[in-house]
Amino acid sequence: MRLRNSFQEKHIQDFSKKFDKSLLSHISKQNSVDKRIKQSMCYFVKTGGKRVRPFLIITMGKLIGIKAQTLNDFSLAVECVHLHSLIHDDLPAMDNDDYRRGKLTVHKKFDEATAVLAGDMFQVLSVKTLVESKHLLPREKVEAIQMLSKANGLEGLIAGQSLDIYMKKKSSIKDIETMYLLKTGALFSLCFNLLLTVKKLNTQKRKELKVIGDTIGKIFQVTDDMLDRWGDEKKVGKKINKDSKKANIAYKLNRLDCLKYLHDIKNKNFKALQSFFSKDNNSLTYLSSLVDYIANRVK
Ligand code: GRG
Repeated sequence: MRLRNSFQEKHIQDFSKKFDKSLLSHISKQNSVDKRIKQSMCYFVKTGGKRVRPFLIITMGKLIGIKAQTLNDFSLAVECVHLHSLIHDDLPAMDNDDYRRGKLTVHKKFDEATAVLAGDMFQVLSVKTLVESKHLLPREKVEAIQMLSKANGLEGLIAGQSLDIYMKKKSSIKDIETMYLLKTGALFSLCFNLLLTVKKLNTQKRKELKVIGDTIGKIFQVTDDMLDRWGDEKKVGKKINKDSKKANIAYKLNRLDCLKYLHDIKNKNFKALQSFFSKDNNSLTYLSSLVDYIANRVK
């Protein structure tokens, strides 16, 4: 695939419009006598969202020669896991947020029971999307579902969320990093690992892809923490300074040290991208400017 020189925000905005249409149609097509859950799921999709994970899947996948329809199925499945985690994260038993993306959270717009079920259904839909994919072989489906379940479960999101809720504020940076790797990193790594179910890469390239996924997850979470501490509430779209009593890099380090910390992870990411793309400078420029966007985002 040929790439425009560097990433611009407009690329992901244009992509999101198309992606959201396909996600809304995917939800609407689900067979059910109940209307409420589909309505609440569509409501949440329509509140926006950057669609960073789908965009990463599509971008990297196209660069390594994977078919668009396969990538679309992967993106839908991963975004469904993400949406499920956000709806549940906002619930009173977890982060207890009234607003996300500047709009009412699902339990505030509807009610808690609906939000629990809508979150559950996004979770179910992630697996169902892969099972019913017309663009994956049976062996690829099994491998993809196994990866997705790992990232979603006790080797990923569920463990990360539990650590996040119960971890002491004075925990070490190393412990916080472990929590980040599970809570946020697992889903970013999944975006890249799924590609390996349909594309054979040598051991070195697989290793590099793993570093790329892990470091993007870290960059994303550290930026999220910095936005909670120093962001603009209007732009972020939800209450900020909520993590002051939690284990969080931005409350452990001052702003300058946070930026240095971020800089080091970005360097590691850039080196992995450099090795992965070796002489393909166009792809390197595009991916690294996309990583810059993730690190410099304001929402
Ligand atoms: C029941 C399997 C199960 C899991 C629930 C709630 C939960 C476990 C995990 C929460 C994980 C979580 C919310 C991590 C935070 C990751 C994060 C920084 C999310 C924000 O992502 P963005 O900025 O969101 O991409 P948008 O709004 O752009 O979609």
